[in-house]
Amino acid sequence: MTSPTTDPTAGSATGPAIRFGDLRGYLDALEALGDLRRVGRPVSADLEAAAITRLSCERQSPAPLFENVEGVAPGFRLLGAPAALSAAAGRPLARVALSVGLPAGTTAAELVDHLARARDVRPVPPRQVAREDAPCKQNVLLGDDATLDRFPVPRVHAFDGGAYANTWGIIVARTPDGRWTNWSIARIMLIDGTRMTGLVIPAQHIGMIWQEWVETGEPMPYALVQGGDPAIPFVGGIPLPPGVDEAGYIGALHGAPVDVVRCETVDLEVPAGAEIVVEGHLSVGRDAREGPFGEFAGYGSTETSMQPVYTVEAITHRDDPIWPLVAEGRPVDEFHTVTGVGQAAEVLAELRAAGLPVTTAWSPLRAASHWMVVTVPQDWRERLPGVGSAEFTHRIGKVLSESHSGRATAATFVLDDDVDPSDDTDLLWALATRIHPLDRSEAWYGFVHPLLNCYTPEERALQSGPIVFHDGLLPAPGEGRLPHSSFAQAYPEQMRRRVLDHWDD
Ligand SMILES: Cc1cc2nc3c(=O)[nH]c(=O)nc-3n(C[C@H](O)[C@H](O)[C@H](O)COP(=O)(O)O)c2cc1C
Ligand SMILES: [Mn+2]
Repeated sequence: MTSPTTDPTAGSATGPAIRFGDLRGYLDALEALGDLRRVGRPVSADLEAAAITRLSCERQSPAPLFENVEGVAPGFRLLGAPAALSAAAGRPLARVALSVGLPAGTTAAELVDHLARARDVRPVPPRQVAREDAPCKQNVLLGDDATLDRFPVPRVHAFDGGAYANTWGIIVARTPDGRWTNWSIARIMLIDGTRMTGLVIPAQHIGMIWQEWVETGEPMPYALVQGGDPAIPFVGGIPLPPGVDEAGYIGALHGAPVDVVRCETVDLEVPAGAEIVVEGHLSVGRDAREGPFGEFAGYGSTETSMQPVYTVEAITHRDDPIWPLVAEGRPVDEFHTVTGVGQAAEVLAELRAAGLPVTTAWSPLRAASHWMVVTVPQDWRERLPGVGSAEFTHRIGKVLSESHSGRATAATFVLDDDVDPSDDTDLLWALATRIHPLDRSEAWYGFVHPLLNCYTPEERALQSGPIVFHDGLLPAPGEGRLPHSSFAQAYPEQMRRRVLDHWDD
């Protein structure tokens, strides 16, 4: 279960998908890349592990694996930055790519294309395995033993409302009629060893499924899953359509089913290779105060809200379990890599489905999931006869202003594909030199994401305001488009060769 099916250090996106099956195989692959750092000295789960993880994100260092956590049984570990940017030279997206079954050297465009295409593949439902074959059942804690006091639940920021029992796990939730099983990431705060509370936003799938349980008057059975195949939290953080089982999508992504096992106390299944599984029920009422928590825009928060209570009724875990931790905040962390890549894939899939010529889409990671960039092929005018750049941008705006992912960012920039939107140096230059300071943009009014920091308090409270599409398209080749005055474009090939050949002299 722990060995990948192909060489994770391979440099291209060709070849069969890589499947780890569990978190440990993935960590072996990171270690082989030099992208994992084992931390043997004693570290506290109370802020210290998160502080190290945060600095590790800000410095793009290897992912820290805390092997000596204070105050818990020996062997209980914490893992920081599971899908942040990689320290592997020239492979910044290695953790992200490996998490979804692609080689470490995969480019941004290949990654987004892969995820956009997986939406069209027929789902592969999960496969149920016997209890004996499920590592997550190695330890079963019931009754008074089922307490989170034994686990290193991390406190993430000094200004948070408590320790956070979920920053990177998925919550398994099923509709009362059993038609839909959702796996999603949402933050969960510890109240005490047997109670937690977390964001249950009505527009999110957990909110929709919880609402169906509320209408029956019964608390919602849930399972909180830490660890397992790295694709599980990754896909749990991207917006698939309502009614779609994330397990089937992951099966399609891998070309093989996810192994699951029945829970001990609730009628749900969980990934068999999980590190830790918490089982229980989510209350019918919004009975607890949740937050504040430092969110993805990169600022501390003072906001709290009333949310339902998760009761802890059983816990199962592997021997020497690993609890993953995301230190969310200023870019770049997993919120940006996961939701950004997921939203870009959705935007690309929707624009392609609308028949518009597009090269790729990318949510620039350092823009904190506030921006989207769409690049288009240089021959787009031939593919859309009679259409000008304002009309092309309008058509892109029309599709995305009606889409969940399209409305999730405040500004979308339409650029030619002579720039790579995942290269911040390219992108900043292109934005500064191609975006008119006032004109060539169009606003579409409607839903806006309440956690986007650029909106006014009123817009955030009402979740209503403009999203804006900027036409940054260059004139057509031959009609005023100029070459870049760069090494690559301002010198003949022979001259470039000569310079490169003597570069080290
Ligand atoms: C690290 C991380 C933390 C997240 N935290 C939350 C959260 O607290 N609340 C929330 O509603 N969404 C959160 N998200 C975003 C959701 O996971 C994302 O919108 C996902 O599509 C939700 O699943 P669903 O589409 O099945 O509803 C987070 C995503 C990531 C990657
Ligand atoms: Mn979902």
